[in-house]
Amino acid sequence: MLEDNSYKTLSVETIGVHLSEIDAVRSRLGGNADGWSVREVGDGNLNLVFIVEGPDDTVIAKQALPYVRLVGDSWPLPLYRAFYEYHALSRQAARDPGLVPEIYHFDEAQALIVMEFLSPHVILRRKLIAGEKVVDLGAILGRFCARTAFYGSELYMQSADKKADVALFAGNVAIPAITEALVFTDPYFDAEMNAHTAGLDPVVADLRGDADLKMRVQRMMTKFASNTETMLHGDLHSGSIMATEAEARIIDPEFVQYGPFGFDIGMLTANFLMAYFSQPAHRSQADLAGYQEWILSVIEATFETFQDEFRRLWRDERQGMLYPQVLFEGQGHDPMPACNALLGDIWTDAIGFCGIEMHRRCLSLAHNADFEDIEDVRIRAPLEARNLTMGAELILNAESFADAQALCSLARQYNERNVL
Ligand code: SR1
Ligand code: MG
Repeated sequence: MLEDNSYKTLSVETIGVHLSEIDAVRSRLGGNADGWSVREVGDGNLNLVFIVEGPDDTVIAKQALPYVRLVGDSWPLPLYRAFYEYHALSRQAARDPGLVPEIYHFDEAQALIVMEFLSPHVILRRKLIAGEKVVDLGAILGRFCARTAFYGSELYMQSADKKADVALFAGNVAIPAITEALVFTDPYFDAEMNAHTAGLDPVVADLRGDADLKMRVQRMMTKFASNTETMLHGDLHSGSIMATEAEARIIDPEFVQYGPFGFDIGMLTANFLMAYFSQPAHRSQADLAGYQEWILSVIEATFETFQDEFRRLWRDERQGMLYPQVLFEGQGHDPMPACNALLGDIWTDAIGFCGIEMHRRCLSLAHNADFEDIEDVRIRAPLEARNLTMGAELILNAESFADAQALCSLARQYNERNVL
């Protein structure tokens, strides 16, 4: 990586001139910097995000800050995460073409990625809160998870290439450290940055008092930290997806790392379940049941497509060192039982990661708007309590769920429960 200390935080005032010096960006936007309109719209936890609109086109310019935006400069964060995000986007674009924003320019020293402006897409989490549907959402997301999982592993990659990539992304140390703390550790003790909704104390005490649960979470963190099965998005939640009524795109892979196959799809599922449990506060009675069922149908379609696509890739494109054809097809054996066994392991891991994500978004730093937008804590707390207790059941019994239908049946049961 580059040794260069020229980094300067950009602003609405300075970014136009900065971008006008980059030929590819200036010619795309058209005109000159004086005529461009600039807005800073970053509402995530870490970065600056500018929308820069010229006469001919509009671009997104995303710049990493040297600290965690959500917390401030008391929590420094290396700029190198932009380098990894850029490389993750490049790989994802090759593995599932059209699903991630096109990159127009990357400047490592400025930790700046200039990329496609997605319009009229909006953040999926906002659509879920507003009760809006996206056609074929589960299929799109299931395919993305399957393709990135498969093509990023030694089921497909040559071992030397994959190991070089593991080594490359292993440099992104500060980012997994956030997940290791905020997702896997902090929810389960009284950590400094934690917060939870008033009224949840008894539920939180139960979780923290359950040594078996904490042991299982630590086993999942061991997999997250040590298992390099594939290149993960690393932060695949409904805030990392932009959608219209008819399509969805994946953004923001700065939490990229090599990790277990089941991580991304498990985290994603948790975010759909949290959208599901929060709905009673966002919908009228007339719309509630129908919309909640649609969310569950997205979870089912995501897993169904994930498994179908993974099987297809297994049959047609397995060319890495894992499960080589010489051991199966080459000796007249059906290769699919081995695929199904692996899919079973991925499913079980996904359920465990799902339960953990359901916990951390209500207990540690960085809650999600699905619940946080519910201003009345007397309404919010019981909904979060359903989410937290179901999360615990997933972690404790991850091996016992047959399929996504069983997972969704459990969600329906918790949706009726008065946990508090
Ligand atoms: C300090 S960063 C907090 C959270 O924001 C990111 O989107 C990740 O989810 C991270 O855990
Ligand atoms: Mg993000």
